[in-house]
Amino acid sequence: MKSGRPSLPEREGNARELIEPGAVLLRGFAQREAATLMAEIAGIAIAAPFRNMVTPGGFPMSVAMTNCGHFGWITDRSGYRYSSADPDGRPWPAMPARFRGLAACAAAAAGFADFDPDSCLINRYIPGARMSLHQDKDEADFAAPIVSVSLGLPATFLWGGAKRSDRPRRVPLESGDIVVWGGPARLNFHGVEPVANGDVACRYNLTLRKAK
Ligand code: MD3
Ligand code: FE
Repeated sequence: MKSGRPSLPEREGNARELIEPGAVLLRGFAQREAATLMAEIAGIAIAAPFRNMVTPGGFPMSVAMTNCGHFGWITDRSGYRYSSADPDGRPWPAMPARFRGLAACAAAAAGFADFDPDSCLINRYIPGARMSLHQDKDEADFAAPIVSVSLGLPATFLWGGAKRSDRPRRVPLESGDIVVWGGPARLNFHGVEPVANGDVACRYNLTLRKAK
């Protein structure tokens, strides 16, 4: 039986699309292992359940979140931050070796050597859930890229500029697509349009980061 990640040469056929300098779209990069990744997510969610966390302003997010790895991104009334414990005080589940390996492989394909994430935020979008324009700036070191893996329902990603007022481009993302964000694009505003109904229950996004 064939299993595991395809070797690099097999993947060389994947198109590498430059969204803009520092933002590389690898369509279908994780397609072969999408079901396996979703099974790993189900296991993580048993130990650390998905939660609709509250923003500092007091609104529950439409996106439900959990994390794995040494640190997890959380939000509550006191702010956004990375924490080594989940909101119940338990350590986050370990990051599966497959997540780390996939992220390093995708980062390398996009030109970032030796990416070693210590955090994986797992976002779950049921139909109607969305993420408004924001920047990712809670990480200690902006030199490291961010690797984002889309699974399940398709979505339209909003790719803005350095200012919130820059009009965003729409980038359609499907299950198995990976985007690597780094360098000059690392602090761009971005978001996700409301997810539409489809063949499966929800969309997941793995966001692998070096938090500390
Ligand atoms: C572009 N999640 O969790 S990941 C997030 O699909 C987040 O769930 C989205 O934005 C999602 O913060 C998109 C893609 C992403 C992540 C970080 C970025 C794009 C980025 C940082 C800079 C520029
Ligand atoms: Fe983000």
